[in-house]
Amino acid sequence: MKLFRASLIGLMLLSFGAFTAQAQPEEKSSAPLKAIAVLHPTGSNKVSGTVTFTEVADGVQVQAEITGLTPGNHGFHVHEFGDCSATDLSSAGGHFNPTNKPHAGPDDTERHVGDMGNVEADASGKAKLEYLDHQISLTNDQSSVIGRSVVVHAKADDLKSQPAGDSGARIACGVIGRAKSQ
Ligand SMILES: [Cu+2]
Ligand SMILES: [Zn+2]
Repeated sequence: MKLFRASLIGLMLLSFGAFTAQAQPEEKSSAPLKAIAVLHPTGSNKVSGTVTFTEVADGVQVQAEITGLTPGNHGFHVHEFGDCSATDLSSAGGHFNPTNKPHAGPDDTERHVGDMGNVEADASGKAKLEYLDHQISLTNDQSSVIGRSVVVHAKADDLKSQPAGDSGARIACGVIGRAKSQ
């Protein structure tokens, strides 16, 4: 009887241990969520780079470093699908637009969630961009860009032509995935 009671207590302790282990969160909630897209070129062009998305208090910080561009502005968007497989990148779909708004620029309140505007390349073809976006999300299911794609275009986005800013051919693409936090 004593042995039975001891093993019963042992069993209870064991299951309690399993319960508390399960209750632990998967990741430290203090580390900000981060995502990354590694850009790959289409056809014979040499465009490559990375775009990172970091959750901050009042939005998502977007940082891009891209090389191999022609000098000047290039349309730069989050597209609906994380599928860069088609040679013309049509597989990436249109601009990510979960709220069914018109095409515009990153500073407009009425815009596609995916409207990040332009990246501007210098004479050597390098572009750097860093800005705070207020519509892109990494957590909100509807506006989350994780699993979607970043597409860079041959021409500038005029931030007003429908449905995509008249920015021409798609020249690079990268799928947005979870990155290591902090
Ligand atoms: Cu685009
Ligand atoms: Zn758009």
